[in-house]
Amino acid sequence: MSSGEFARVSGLSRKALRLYDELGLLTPARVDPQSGYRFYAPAQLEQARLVAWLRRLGMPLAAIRSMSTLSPTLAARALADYWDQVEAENAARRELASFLIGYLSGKDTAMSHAAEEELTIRYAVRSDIGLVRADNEDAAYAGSRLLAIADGLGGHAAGEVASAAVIEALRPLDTQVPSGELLNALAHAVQRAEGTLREMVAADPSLSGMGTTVTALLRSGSRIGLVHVGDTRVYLVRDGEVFQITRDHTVVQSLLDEGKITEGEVSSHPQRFLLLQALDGQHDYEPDLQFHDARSGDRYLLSSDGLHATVAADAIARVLVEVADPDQAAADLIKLAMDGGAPDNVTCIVADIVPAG
Ligand SMILES: [Mn+2]
Repeated sequence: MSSGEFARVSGLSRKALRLYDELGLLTPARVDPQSGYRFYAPAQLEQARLVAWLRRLGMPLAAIRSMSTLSPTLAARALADYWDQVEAENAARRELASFLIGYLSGKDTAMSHAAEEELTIRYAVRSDIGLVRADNEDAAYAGSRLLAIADGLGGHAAGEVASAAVIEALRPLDTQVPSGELLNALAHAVQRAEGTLREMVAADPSLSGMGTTVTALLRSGSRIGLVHVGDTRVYLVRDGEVFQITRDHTVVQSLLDEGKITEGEVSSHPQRFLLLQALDGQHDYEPDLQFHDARSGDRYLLSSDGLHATVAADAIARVLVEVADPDQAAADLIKLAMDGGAPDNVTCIVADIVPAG
């Protein structure tokens, strides 16, 4: 039959028939050598209809071509595999779209997912100005998905402005973030905060010199992303053992790493408070980004240096391991810093990963 007639009965346009001929998907039974007209055999109708169906499904031409060489049984299996892949891609895109809608609108669009969650976070936050400082420049946020701490620098309220700005930028992330986007989302929020600080310093040069550390955990299901700049810290308590999972961006830490000083010399080192990087809207910074698994029974501590520079590591570890209630543990840690003279602001977030419900 002529290509016009074949097009009509197969539901494919003549233009599509020409394309499929060129691609070797549906080769005409005969091509008139003089006119170039294409003729199709009635037996090719079935193949043509299949191609039309697969196109309506959105299957790429290359995939249709490889399917067209298969027996019906194998073709059915190939189609099932293809569709599984489409469904998986759609689910990932749906999740990403839902997160972005929530992130851009500032609304948590993920409430409907809450019931499906297997894990949640039971947390306590405590912050104290300490016994020496005139302001509390630490800032913190805790929610069921996001834990964040920032230690502002610069004095005269500027440090408070900087630490509050970075916490504000992170806050919208306390929602359902696709686990594949955790690190992107954290890095993006920190970058936004840095931009805000840059604008503030440009508008008011007296703020120059302000800055902040930032250390945050963001959970999606059983995955946790971590972003870290400065000397605020995260400790993980797992199976009764305590691990410091962030590395301070400080001069003394790099001297330690290079073997130039020993652990014992850190607490008396004249440069022990000097940061190698912080968010200040003026200097480049490179955040540490990490992935962790969230396990039921894990405990996290996020702390400002007012705790770990004042209280010995083994005393911190003892409270974390022995005091079950997060609020009591946070209160005990603050008390240890007070007993140590609390020369700096001190902030602790104690967060337990627990089964939901
Ligand atoms: Mn501090």
